[in-house]
Parts: sequence; C-alpha cells; structure tokens
Amino acid sequence: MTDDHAAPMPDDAALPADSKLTRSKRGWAQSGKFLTGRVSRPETERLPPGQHLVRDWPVLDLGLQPDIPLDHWRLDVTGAVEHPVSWSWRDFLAQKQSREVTDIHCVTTWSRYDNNWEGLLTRDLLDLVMPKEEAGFVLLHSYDGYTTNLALEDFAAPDAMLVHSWEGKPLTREHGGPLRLMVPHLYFWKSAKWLQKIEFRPADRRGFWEENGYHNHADPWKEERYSADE
Ligand SMILES: Nc1nc2c(c(=O)[nH]1)N[C@H]1C(S)=C(S)[C@@H](COP(=O)(O)O)O[C@H]1N2
Ligand SMILES: [Mo]
Repeated sequence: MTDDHAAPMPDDAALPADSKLTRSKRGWAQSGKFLTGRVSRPETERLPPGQHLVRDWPVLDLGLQPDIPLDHWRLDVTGAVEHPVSWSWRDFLAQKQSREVTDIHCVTTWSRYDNNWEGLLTRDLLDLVMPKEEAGFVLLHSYDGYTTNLALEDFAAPDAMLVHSWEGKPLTREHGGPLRLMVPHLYFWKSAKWLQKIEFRPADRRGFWEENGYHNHADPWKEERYSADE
C-alpha cells in the first residue's frame, strides 16, 4: 500500500524568519494593513476630500444658543425602545463614563483633529434602553428646536457618544453644553448640540439640514454633502 498523502503545508512558525512571506507579513503588521478604522489610516488619508485642517474650533448653529440651567436640564430617550428614560443631569452623570479622541469634519470644509471627549458611549445607552426590533432610525431633538436624523447603525458607531466635556473641561454653551451628540464618522451637522430628546423610530424622518438641502447620510469620505447627490 502506497502512502499518497501530500505533506502537510508548513505553518507560519515553520517558515524561516526571513522568508518572503514572513517579511511581507512583518511589513503588513507595521503598516497596519487589514486593520479597519481611523487609527490605522495613513496620515495622508486622514483628511477627507475637500476638507482643510483648522486648529481652533469654529462655532456653527442657527444663531440661538439656549441656556439650560443644569437643575432644569433633562434628557428623554423615547420611541421604539424597551426601556425609555427621562434623566436629570445627576441621573445622566451616574451613567457609565468613557473617553474618546476623534477627528471632526464640518460640511463647511473645516476638520479638526484629536478632540478629547468625555461622556456616555451611544453603545452603552443602547444597552440600557434596548431599541425594539423595528427601531431602525434615530431622530435627535435639541433645545434650540434643531433636529437631525441618523440610521441606528450610524448612531451606534463604536466611537459615537453623548459628550459633556471637551479637552477635560465642561462643554461650553456655544459648542452645545451641557450635552451634545458626537458622531465622528459623519459630517458634524449630525452631531446635535444642546441635546434634549433622542427618539427611536421605525421610519426615517429628515431633520433640519436634511430638509434644507443636505445629504441624508453625510459620510465625509464619500463627500455626501448635498441631497442633490443622493
Ligand atoms: N442643536 C443644534 N445642533 C447643531 C447645530 C445647530 O444649529 N443646533 N448645528 C450643526 C452644525 S451645522 C454643525 S457644523 C455643528 C457645529 O458644532 P460646533 O459649533 O460645536 O462646531 O453643530 C451641529 N449641531
Ligand atoms: Mo455645519
């Protein structure tokens, strides 16, 4: 009886240290190849198309910057969720706190790198309120009357959060304090300032800028600026 079994393929450990495959794998490891996400993106691709870098932090809003004393502030999480909440400021601060460092991109073409944020990850919020099966969309309502909409999967991005601090200090009123949304992978108009209510919905509904000519999705890497491009 002859043994016609092929010899087993050598595993990586059996390859000589300077074989071609080993060398290219080492190269991939150094360049972060096959990793996804912002950190491994080469520096040359960190700035989305049509954007320029700023060092200051511009203020953009509809011109009405509401003043919400902390003892009057509430955040309601409503709609298609198993466990709706209505939090006071004290309730909000009792939730799990996290930190993130993200780049932000405004549709008016400025981008700002390495912003340090502190607050509640949207993922941790979702674990608490538990969106129902049919909740595919989120509509944000703000104290100045502003609204903006997101698909649930965008709201649930791993680095999206409800932020109350920037660079270690409370978020100023002009930038949306006491609490704003921060969704770094979409143009910044999706990041509602002066957040009042988070509504989970079975159907999408366009917010203020989405109704007024801006793109429904708003991915800066695809230059999803205007609704005419949808
Ligand atoms: N409540 C509210 N949120 C808002 C806005 C607004 O007018 N009202 N403007 C949006 C727009 S168009 C941008 S670019 C960012 C600006 O945030 P900033 O002023 O902190 O830079 O907030 C977004 N969130
Ligand atoms: Mo904006």
